[in-house]
Order: sequence, then C-alpha cells, then structure tokens
Amino acid sequence: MGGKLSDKDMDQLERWIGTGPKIFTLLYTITRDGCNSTTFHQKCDNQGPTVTVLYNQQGSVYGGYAPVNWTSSGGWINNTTAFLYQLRLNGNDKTTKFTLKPAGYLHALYHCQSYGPTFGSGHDLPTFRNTVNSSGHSYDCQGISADQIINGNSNVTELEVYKVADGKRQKTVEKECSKPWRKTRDWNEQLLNELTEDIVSFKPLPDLKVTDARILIIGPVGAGKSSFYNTINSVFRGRITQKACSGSAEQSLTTTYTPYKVKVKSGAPLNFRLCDTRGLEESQGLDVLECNYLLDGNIPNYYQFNPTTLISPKTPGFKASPTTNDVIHCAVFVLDATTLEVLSTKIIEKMKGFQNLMNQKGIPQIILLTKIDKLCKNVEKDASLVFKSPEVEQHVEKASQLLGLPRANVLPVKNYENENELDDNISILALLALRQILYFAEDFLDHMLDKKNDEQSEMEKLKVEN
Ligand SMILES: Nc1nc2c(ncn2[C@@H]2O[C@H](COP(=O)(O)OP(=O)(O)O)[C@@H](O)[C@H]2O)c(=O)[nH]1
Ligand SMILES: [Mg+2]
Repeated sequence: MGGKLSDKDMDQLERWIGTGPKIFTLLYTITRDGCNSTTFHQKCDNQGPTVTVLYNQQGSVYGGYAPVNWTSSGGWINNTTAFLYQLRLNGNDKTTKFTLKPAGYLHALYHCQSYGPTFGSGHDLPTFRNTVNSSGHSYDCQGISADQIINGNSNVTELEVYKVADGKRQKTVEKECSKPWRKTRDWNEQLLNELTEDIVSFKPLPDLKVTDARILIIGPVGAGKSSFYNTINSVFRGRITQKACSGSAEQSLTTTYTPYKVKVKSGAPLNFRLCDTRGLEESQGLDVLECNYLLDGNIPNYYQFNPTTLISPKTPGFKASPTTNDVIHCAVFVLDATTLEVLSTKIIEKMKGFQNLMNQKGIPQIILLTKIDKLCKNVEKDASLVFKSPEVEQHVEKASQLLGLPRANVLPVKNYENENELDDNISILALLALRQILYFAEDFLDHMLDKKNDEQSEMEKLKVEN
C-alpha cells in the first residue's frame, strides 16, 4: 500500500536530493504501525537514505531527508547533504528546502533508540515528542520559524518514512492514464505528417463549384475562437502566428466577420475558411437573426457588426442571392472547458437557438472544447495524454450534454497561447479536430450535391413527361 506522498511531492523531493530519479518505498507510518520508537527503528534502521514526512491538522506538510541509515545506537550523525523541507502550508503548495548551515554544526541527524526520526541539534526537527523545538540551529531556517511551518499546530495526523533508492518511478498518472477513452493512432511525426497531408489535399466537391469549405466559428467571448484560427495557421506556417487578435476583453475583441484563409509555407492557400465572428455576449453579441444570415451566406466577408443596428437586406453589401460558396458548411461551437459549469442560461439558450436554425438547414455541428490544458496537469505538460485524461473525458461528456450533440462531435483542443515554438502534440490535437471538421463539411456538401442531382433528374423527368 502506498503512502500519502503524491507524485508531485516525490518529484520535488527528487529535485532537492539532486542525484537523479528515485523510487520511494513506504517503510513506516504511525497510523498503520503505531506511534512508537521501537517499531520505527525495527522498520527503518539500516535501510539507507530515507525521507520523513509529517502531516499536521492545519494542512502543513514538512519533514526531513536523511541521506544515511537510521540506527538505534545513540549519537550525532555529521553530514552535509541532509535537509529539512516544507511542501505545503494550509493545504497549499509552499515548497522550501532548508539546508545545513555551512559554517554551523553539521549535526544533521540524531540517532536514539527511544526517539523517532530526529534532525539537527537543538533539535531542529524532533518527532514523537509534544513540542516542536524552535531552538534548533543546525539548519538554515531562512527566517521562517518552526511555528510558521507548522502553522501553530504541532499535532500531526500522520508521519511517514520512505526509503529512497535510485530508480525510475512509474508515476500514478501513467498508471491511471494507460487506457484511452477515445482511440487514436500513435502520436508521432508520421501522424502529424499524415494529418497535414489530408488537410492540404482537402478539396470540396468540384461538381458544386465550391472553392472553400466555409466553417463558422461561434461561441462565448474569450472561449478561444481567434486562438483556434491562430493555432491552425501557426501549424501550417511552421511558426507561431497571431493573425487574429486574441485576448481577454470582457466584450468581444472580434467584431467583424472574417473568413480567415490558411496558407502553407509556400504561400498556397488551403481550401477552407475559418470564419471568425463576434462573441456571444448575453446582451449585445451575435443575434439569432444575424446567425441566420451568416448561415445562409447573406453577410458579406469582413462585415463589421454594428452593436446597435442589426444587419438587414438594406445594409450595403448584403448578399441577397448567396451561392453554395457563401453558405456555412459546418458550424463549430467553441467552449472553454473550464467554464462549462458557469455558462449562463442565457448564453446556452442563445446557442440552442442557433442550433435550431442549423438543424433546419442540416448544417453539421461540432463543439471545440478549448483550454483543456487547464483541466489536467498531465495534459498541460503533454498534450498527447488528452484521450487518457479522465478530467478531459468528463468535460467532453458535459459539453455533449449541454448542446445535445454526440460525444464524438466534441473535440478537445489546446490552443497555442503561451508558446513561442510549435509542439508536435499540440499541433496533432488541433489537426485531428480540423480534419474532423472538414470531413463534416464534406458530408454536408455531399448531401447538397445529392439534393441538387435529385432535383435535376426530377426536372428532366418532368420535361420528358411534358
Ligand atoms: N490555457 C489556454 N488558454 C487559451 C486557450 N485558448 C485560448 N486561450 C486564451 O484565452 C483568451 C481568449 O482567447 P481568444 O482566442 O481571444 O477568445 P475569443 O474571444 O473566443 O476569440 C486568450 O488570452 C487566449 O490566450 C487554450 O487552449 N489554453
Ligand atoms: Mg476573438
């Protein structure tokens, strides 16, 4: 059975010890083995390096690292690599390493049969006694008093001693994350290249004379709509780009209807447009009527939305007879994964209103679930873990329920936002989403073509009959 020390704590201790990867094996805990020095010595003597961890009632976690054996024969152990540390205060991370004073006593540890693990002369950190001694003077306390570390409470709820040996740990995340909730191919350069090729070679059906698949990007302000375009553009440009203004303004930064093109490095444009629009504020923001015009292709490219007057057929530039090129072929709702729970009912209702229109027109809908890096530390570090993260899975489920779309239509992404360089895994995730969006657009166009052909043959039949 494992102890209470998390992987993150072990990572921190490992860095402090500073001699490479370590395996932590629980030797002794007071809640399991009882709080007495005889048992402590039975279990922990002559085990080599150990780390002692104390957990108190106030949520403080602290302790000491002993680089040599504990023994039961009394006396001081002089050593230079032992240290004391704190990991948490009030349940929050607070990491400090207290090393031995260079010119002070090197009384790092005190061995005594009737004591628990004891650090420093004074002692700096005694255990199994009622008091915490702040008169210790072997370790450099950096101006932090013992009372501050334990937050005024010397009652511990647990004390653990781990044996620390060289070796690579299998981290809990890897264990937890071994089974994906959505299957994808192996994530490697080959997958990235294949996705890139699929998207570069994408062409809407020639029979419909559609040059570009038109994808409508829609969603609340700050969800990451502009960032998604920037992410896709960056992948194809081979460097981080910021063509679409992104930021964290309360009201929509984007107020024009911009059908962004994406170009590859050589400058050749790809055959789709990601149409950025204004956000979905509760009051202002995109309106159902405007959405209907957008879907039908009435709104001209680069139209500047007016916050006070709605577009109408009288507005200059209004496309009264749009072509198949102008209509929307796939709608993408962009939702911030971290705010799904707090989305206002007004905004949800607004999106459902838009969905009604899309359903009437048969336009496929996708949810792009952004900021998944903020849901899960593992995903933040490595985007390829996305389909193994239970947090992401839960949020995908939640998003699918919110708009009543199948789970397969919810595509998690992590946009480029804080990066200076491209990352293969972030790019793969974005391209997986984009390819799916293009496939849906293709299905819609295919359906339009069938309809057109059927209508034509009906007409011909009628001609023949007449
Ligand atoms: N951590 C994180 N931040 C993101 C992500 N996508 C967007 N952002 C940030 O969210 C903020 C709003 O993004 P923006 O694209 O302007 O949202 P828009 O209003 O929907 O166009 C910006 O500060 C972005 O840097 C993401 O996937 N992860
Ligand atoms: Mg925007």
